[in-house]
Amino acid sequence: MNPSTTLAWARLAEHADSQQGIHLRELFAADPARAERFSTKACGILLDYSKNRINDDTLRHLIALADECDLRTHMFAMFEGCSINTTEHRAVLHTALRAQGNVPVLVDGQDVLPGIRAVRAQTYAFAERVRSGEWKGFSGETITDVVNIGIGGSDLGPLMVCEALKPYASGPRLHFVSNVDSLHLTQALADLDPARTLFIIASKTFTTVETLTNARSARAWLVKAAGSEAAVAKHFVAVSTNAAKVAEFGIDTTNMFGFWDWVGGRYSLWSAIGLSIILSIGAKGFDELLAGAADMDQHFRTAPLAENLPVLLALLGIWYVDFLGCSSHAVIPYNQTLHRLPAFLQQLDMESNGKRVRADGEAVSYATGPVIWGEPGTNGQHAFFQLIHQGTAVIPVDFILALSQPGQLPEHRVSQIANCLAQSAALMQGKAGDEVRAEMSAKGIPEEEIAALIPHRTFPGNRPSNTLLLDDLSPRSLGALLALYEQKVFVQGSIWGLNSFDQWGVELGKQLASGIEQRLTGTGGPGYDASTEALLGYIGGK
Ligand code: G6Q
Repeated sequence: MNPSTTLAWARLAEHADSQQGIHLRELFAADPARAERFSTKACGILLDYSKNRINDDTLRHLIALADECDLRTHMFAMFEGCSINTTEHRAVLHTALRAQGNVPVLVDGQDVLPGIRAVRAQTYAFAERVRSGEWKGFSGETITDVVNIGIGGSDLGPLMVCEALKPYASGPRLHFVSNVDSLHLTQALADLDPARTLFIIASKTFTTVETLTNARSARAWLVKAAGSEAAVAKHFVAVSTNAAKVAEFGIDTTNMFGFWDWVGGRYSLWSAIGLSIILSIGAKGFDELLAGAADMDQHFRTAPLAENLPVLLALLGIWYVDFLGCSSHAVIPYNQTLHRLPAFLQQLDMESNGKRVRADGEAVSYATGPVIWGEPGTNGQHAFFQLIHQGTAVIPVDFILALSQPGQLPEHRVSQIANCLAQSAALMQGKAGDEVRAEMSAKGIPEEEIAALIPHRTFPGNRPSNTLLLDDLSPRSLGALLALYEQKVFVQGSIWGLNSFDQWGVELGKQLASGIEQRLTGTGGPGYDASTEALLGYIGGK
């Protein structure tokens, strides 16, 4: 449905006008209980959303919007396995991958849980053989290094989780190769011993050019060292839905771990695509990751909308995108091991909701998915935070901080927490001209210089943020955090009326390169525009 035709949408538009000029500082001053009222906790995650440009009316209208857009019906349809990915005629059931009980989840009348659990048992058994040293390479050596070759959804999730949970790693070393630029592969392999290296070729379709190109070069590297194609069976496994293509590549399908078309690439880390995670942290750790995500799914399904973490994050996002004109959203994790989280969320959000046409085929008349970006704090503070504090655009920020992690040094922790809290406070508060003046006068700076510098040293404030505090950064809390964002994206897509589960823009990229490749190799290919032809001509001469 078109959300902009709802009563709530009209009320939100009016409300946005009426709120102009109200500073967050005033809202805090007027209500000492604001932080408490606009905070909620679930699944080990505290969400403080009080530093947003909202009041009770804003929330009331946003929740009315969710109701008018039938959010609950959409949620039910997803969890129940309805074919909500309408352009690909598929159910969307990454939630079933982490479901904890035995309540059947039906797709075309068939319970998918037994299949999910059978493949998971297969991945666990395989991972245990590698981790224990029972699995041997071509010369009888144990495996010390695993290289996951995949791209997009078959790379970003597992890579991000393996990095986030490094303090829990107890298996072989993990490496991830995604870029078709050969240096990604050759640099990863530079210090590896072929006799001790295992490759996971992770590709849902097993037709992705980048992945297959890297996989072929990796196989050549191994076969050269082993002196025999037979070594492939001991060093290559596949995670895919396409057994025929896996066999065609030369990987024995007994070394293949399957999944299903109802698992979208960017939602697939919970499936066998997470094999690298299982190899790194073991079956128990992976079970915890799944359990954390299941906790959040349960919270999402049952909590009232006003206390529902994914719903709140989603509605706040819609408020900024559609009513306050913010087209970008920063995610700043303060734990270094979450350094790939922004890239993961970028794909999750932008590939899901970067759409200009609703599921009903109509073009939208309102803004949808914002640009998602970020880097770990504190590094970002020494770089792009300038623009967030004093630039012309208002950029809502999610500050994410896990309060404890194995191996943390207490003296660093204090500074880590202080920086995170100080940034969100400063963005909200700002710094007025008279504060700048008082500070400079106290230092004895001449009045003329003070007057010249005040405009530069003034901070408008009123810049919104959420703070998400995790009690710890464990497999369980990470699972909950990731499911929180997955469901946030789902809620936004539902309200915007989008199909969040297709990605025709990505498919286009897959087609486009092949014509140029044909041109570059002199094997045909179409003609292009004058600019592309000129670039081809320039490159052809090199
Ligand atoms: C994810 C996208 C995309 C996909 C990659 C890799 O939702 O569809 O990022 O994951 O293009 O595709 P394969 O896993 O099929 O190689």
